[in-house]
Amino acid sequence: MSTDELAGVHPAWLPPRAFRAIAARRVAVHGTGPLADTVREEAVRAGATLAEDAELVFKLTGDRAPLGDEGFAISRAGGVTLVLADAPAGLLHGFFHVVRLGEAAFTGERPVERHVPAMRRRMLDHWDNLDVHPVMGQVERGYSGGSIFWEAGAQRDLARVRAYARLLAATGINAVAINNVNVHRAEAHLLTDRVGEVAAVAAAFRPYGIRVHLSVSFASPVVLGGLPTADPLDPAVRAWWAETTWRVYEAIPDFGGYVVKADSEGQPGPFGYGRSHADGANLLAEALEPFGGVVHWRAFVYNHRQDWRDRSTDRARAAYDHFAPLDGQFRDNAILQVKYGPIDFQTREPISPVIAAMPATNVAVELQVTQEYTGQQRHACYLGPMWSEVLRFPLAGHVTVAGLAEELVAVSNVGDDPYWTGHPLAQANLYAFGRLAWEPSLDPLSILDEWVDLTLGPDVDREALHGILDDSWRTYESYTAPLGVGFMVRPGHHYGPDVDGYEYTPWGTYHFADRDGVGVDRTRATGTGFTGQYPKPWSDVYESVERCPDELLLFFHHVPYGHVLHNGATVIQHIYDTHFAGAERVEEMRRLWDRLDGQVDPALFERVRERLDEQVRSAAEWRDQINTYFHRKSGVPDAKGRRIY
Ligand code: GCW
Repeated sequence: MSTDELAGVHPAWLPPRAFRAIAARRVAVHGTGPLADTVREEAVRAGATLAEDAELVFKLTGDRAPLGDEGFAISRAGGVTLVLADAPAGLLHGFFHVVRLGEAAFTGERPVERHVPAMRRRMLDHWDNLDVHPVMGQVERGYSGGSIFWEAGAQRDLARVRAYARLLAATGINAVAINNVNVHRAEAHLLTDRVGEVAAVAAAFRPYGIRVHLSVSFASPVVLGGLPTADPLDPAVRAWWAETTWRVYEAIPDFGGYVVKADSEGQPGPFGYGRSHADGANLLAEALEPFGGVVHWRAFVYNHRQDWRDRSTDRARAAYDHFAPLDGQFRDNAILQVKYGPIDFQTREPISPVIAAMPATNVAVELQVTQEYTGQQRHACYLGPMWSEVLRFPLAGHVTVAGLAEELVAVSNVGDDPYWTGHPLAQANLYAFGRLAWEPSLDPLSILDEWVDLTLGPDVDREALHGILDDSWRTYESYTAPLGVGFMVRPGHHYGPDVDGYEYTPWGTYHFADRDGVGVDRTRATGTGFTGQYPKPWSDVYESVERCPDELLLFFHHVPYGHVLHNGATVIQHIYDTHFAGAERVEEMRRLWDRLDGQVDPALFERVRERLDEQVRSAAEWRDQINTYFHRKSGVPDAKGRRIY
């Protein structure tokens, strides 16, 4: 691909500068096949010379055992840097590791270091539609312009997709689902008569070791096949899926598989036929199995038509109640895809208990890189620290979430925006997701340093950038919904504050604030019993108002405003303090960015400045609405006498 194909698109973490250390060197690649060819092409593109007496050598060991399908080992001795892999994908990951190391890869001696991914599949899900959807736009919850795959219902030129594949490969991503899990009419046809478009996209990803997956409608046999039913136990339905899947693999031999959102927010599913979600998932798994494909079956199943008066239904309980009894019933190539929290990608949630409840099922944990609930790429909010906390959380004894999950999946934040992600600093989230999926124990702030080095160069004001981004997730939390209670966003688009916006709706996301207190009682003793879904010690820790961590207090308990937190403040004073401090902190972020003036591309500088101005405005709005709301409800004045409306 020539670079002019992508004129005007930001190179993100792969600008020419990032290849400087490789540029002047002699490189040898011992290996055959498309991915080894990609490594050779990348070396040449970087400016290196291919030569046998090389100082950077990539070599296949021909021995599959120790490094697996994607791992590599890197060492340096006698002036030669050596990257060994058992399979060609390992060479490619090794190449991008050398890019990250830069000059350090060619300095002194390096003992052998092995790098093997923690997760076998590291996947991004796009929520892209073929055309602009009347309510959701083209990319559902997309804040970076239109789809990179389609425009006005037709396939786009794929130059940008090739560049995207390369960027993703450099972070370690190896799978992408290209269309929305809410599968509308036109998109359903990607499975059958429009599969050629999927094949073209797959061809763009293939040279970078990334397999393409497709979101499909559970009702496809009816909608596309003209059958009277989509009942998973009906022989004609099974035959339809087998035949259809066979045709997909004829078009795309390395097709990854299907993603399914079933019986969720209006999507069709097995419940419609009185069947279980294991029946549903196994139907598709069976069709994919002969070809080595997998089905990602989402656990995001809950009643979105709840009566707000009904205090016995708790949305947090839904996924566990539906899926835990099915553990052990899923086929080997079915993967249960579970959102990290029990509700819905909130800024702060406890870990979903489903992740520990399915020991006999393959589990993928799902994160949201697109910032639906974390500022929609208008707010700077670096999510690396949140994901790192999630992945390191010891949910089952000493076993962490990263240890329990087979895979990590996230909703992509990419669109056809010149910076890829709308907010240029949101690129760091995409980068961090890939790196953490490969190695969950990496320090998110070191990942941020990598991103800064590669993307903005080593000479920018790093301290200012850390000042803006390191705590930006906690800052966002501090000026939005307090103490884990969640939501309080404007219904529909989910941007900006609206404390009671969801309080009397069917969506199951309530805070129950009254004149005396706030929070959701999810205890076994007096509430919905959700705490009982956790293994020990968490079932006891969360049950106890004394032991429950402050940041999750209102997720698990309804408490009076005068309740004293572990940090010594009352709940009401904490709300006031954090909201004043959070909005102030955003002003400081805004000031810090000015230090980058002249150090980064002027257009990028302006784009970030503009967004930080909006973040300052929005954080003040959040502060004032939340503080005013709770002041009016409780009648308790701010101990520090600050302005509340
Ligand atoms: O967070 C919610 C979003 C929906 C989304 C749904 C899901 C694709 O508001 O837009 O639908 O989650 O994860 O399926």
